[in-house]
Amino acid sequence: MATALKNLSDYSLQSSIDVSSKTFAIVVAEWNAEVTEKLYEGAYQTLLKEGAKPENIVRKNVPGSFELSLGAQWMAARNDVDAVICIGCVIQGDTKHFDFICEAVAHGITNVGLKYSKPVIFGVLTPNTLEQALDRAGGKHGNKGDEAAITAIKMLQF
Ligand code: RBF
Repeated sequence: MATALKNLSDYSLQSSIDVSSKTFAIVVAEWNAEVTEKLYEGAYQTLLKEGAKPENIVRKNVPGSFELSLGAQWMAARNDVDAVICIGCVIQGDTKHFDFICEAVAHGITNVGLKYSKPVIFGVLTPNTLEQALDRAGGKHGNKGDEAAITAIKMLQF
């Protein structure tokens, strides 16, 4: 799925809500940290740029992307969290782990959003290579962390 024409890193968001009153949780997978730290930084800085207060952004780490669903559930269950952003990077390998992890986390995150009726954003890269991941984590294809933050705000406007 090409995203070259769908790059929210160059967005113009005229928010209809008061972002400063909203609370965000960012759940970050530690696996492929060289990528996920860049995605986190993109998401965090974008939230600040759009008016979120630093004290209203909580970060939680989980070991790998497979654990994002439960981390997201713990955050979504909190009454003081309005939206959850999940950050991960699953790189295609020689084993079937890629398919299992990607499918599990996609379903898991979807279910958490539906269960709590809150935005739970899928900021998970699923590239073939580390280079492709870095291209999307502040490289030539923008930063998908920025896009995850914008998506969270857009969903809060719904
Ligand atoms: N977690 C990721 O976030 N990205 C990966 O690319 C990734 N690759 C994995 C490959 C293998 C073979 C295994 C066993 C785990 C991998 N994990 C990865 C970790 C996974 O998300 C989870 O933390 C562990 O499976 C423990 O539940």
